[in-house]
Amino acid sequence: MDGVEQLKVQIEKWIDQSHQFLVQFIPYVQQIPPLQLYVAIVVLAFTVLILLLVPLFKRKKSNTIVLSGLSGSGKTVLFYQLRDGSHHQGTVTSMEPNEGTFILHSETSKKGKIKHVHLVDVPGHSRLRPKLEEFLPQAAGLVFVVDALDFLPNCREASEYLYEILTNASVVKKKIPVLLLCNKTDKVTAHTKDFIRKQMEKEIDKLRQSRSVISSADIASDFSLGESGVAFIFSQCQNRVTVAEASGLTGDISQVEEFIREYVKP
Ligand SMILES: Nc1nc2c(ncn2[C@@H]2O[C@H](COP(=O)(O)OP(=O)(O)OP(=O)(O)O)[C@@H](O)[C@H]2O)c(=O)[nH]1
Ligand SMILES: [Mg+2]
Repeated sequence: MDGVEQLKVQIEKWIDQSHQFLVQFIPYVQQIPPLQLYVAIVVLAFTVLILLLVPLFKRKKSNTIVLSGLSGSGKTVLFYQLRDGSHHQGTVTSMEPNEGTFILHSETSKKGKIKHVHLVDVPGHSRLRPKLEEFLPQAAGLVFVVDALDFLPNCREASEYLYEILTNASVVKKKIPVLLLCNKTDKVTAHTKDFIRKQMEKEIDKLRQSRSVISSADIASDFSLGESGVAFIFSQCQNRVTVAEASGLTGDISQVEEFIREYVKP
């Protein structure tokens, strides 16, 4: 009961103090010209409104990384290697996108705040490639996996697929960073990343020329690539395109992990 009494006394004291404050404050407010008062109230209300609305419109940074590339390039092996640190022997051609939100396996023992990565492995089969469009608008980065072992016979098809990605509206407008990942470097016969980059740049240059002839005939909605009159190189793209090497099979994936962490900040 003693506590309740004390609280009552305290509340009465507060009421008294606020009454005294109002008695002093009202004559002061009355002295202020009404126009100034209204302006002050409007400015105050506006500031509060902005402070309340800003967090609502602040877009949350995406944590989605998309794995794409031709069928057989090693996306699914890479997905499991990033998630579990093992390659799940016996992967078969994927028929559905493989999705997961997790902490990269190499970071599971790290302490402190680590952001989960939403990784999507989009099948490379030509009929399933349109699925990629669904994931691009939310992508923080895209890894384009190339088979460095069996590269030459697939160079044209891989370049065509990459060309489509690099001219995709979401990729261009949102400047989605792309990592050209030369995979399967565990074998000595694998081509180097510089060779692969140059070959693909040449192939994309040819595609760019043939497509520009088509697009001038039937107004294309695509974005054009590179600078006209100059041979195409990846550094001409609006978005950042970098090249790296990996072996999903042996777990040599540090360069792709670095790329992911650069765009999905911990
Ligand atoms: N030597 C070697 N082989 C690999 C590597 N990564 C994947 N492979 C092999 O390549 C084949 C295809 O790998 P997947 O990961 O299933 O290929 P994918 O890109 O998911 O193919 P789709 O699902 O059809 O789009 C499998 O036989 C793997 O064992 C690698 O780093 N080195
Ligand atoms: Mg697969």
